[in-house]
Amino acid sequence: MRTRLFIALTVTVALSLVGGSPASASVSSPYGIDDVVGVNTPKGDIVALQVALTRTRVTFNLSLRRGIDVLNAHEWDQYSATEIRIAMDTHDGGAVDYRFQMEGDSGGLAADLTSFPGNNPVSCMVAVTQPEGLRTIRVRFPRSCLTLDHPSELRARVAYAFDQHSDGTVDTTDLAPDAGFTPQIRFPEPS
Ligand SMILES: [Ca+2]
Ligand SMILES: [Ca+2]
Repeated sequence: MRTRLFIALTVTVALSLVGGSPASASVSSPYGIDDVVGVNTPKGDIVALQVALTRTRVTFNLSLRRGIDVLNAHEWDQYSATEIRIAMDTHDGGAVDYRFQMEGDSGGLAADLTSFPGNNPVSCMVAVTQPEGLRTIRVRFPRSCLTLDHPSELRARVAYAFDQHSDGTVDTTDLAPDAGFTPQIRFPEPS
């Protein structure tokens, strides 16, 4: 299911009280890493990733080597293969449980959040903004979009495929982290 950004849909969230993942080396939020290994498309080059988890929200901040206006740049138009994918593992099981995907569409951007297994759409409001100038792409959605274990943790990996000529061919793909997932990042527990 494709949903236009900034449009709120009916939220249907299944709360899970099942859980109890094995203890693992987890880190507190916010968690940030530098990603300085440059791909040769500066607008497609992630230089830092920050994941911020709060009692109410999940936020990914992607800092780029060179800014780009994702709503208007030709590299993000409907003919381009440019896309950002964020894979999330919320059950510490190694498998991807959720994926956010964003790409150019006629008239703007299209984005969706799906759950796995099944690649089922999650009806949720996801906001994509560039709050600190065009060098940052921020993806934010409510924590309630995700079914979490107790204690609640998330690890993620980001892939930024970039089509600099908007001809349907991916020129570079930058991964953050470069390999695998971030560590398990802890959510603050509700007080
Ligand atoms: Ca990079
Ligand atoms: Ca990288």
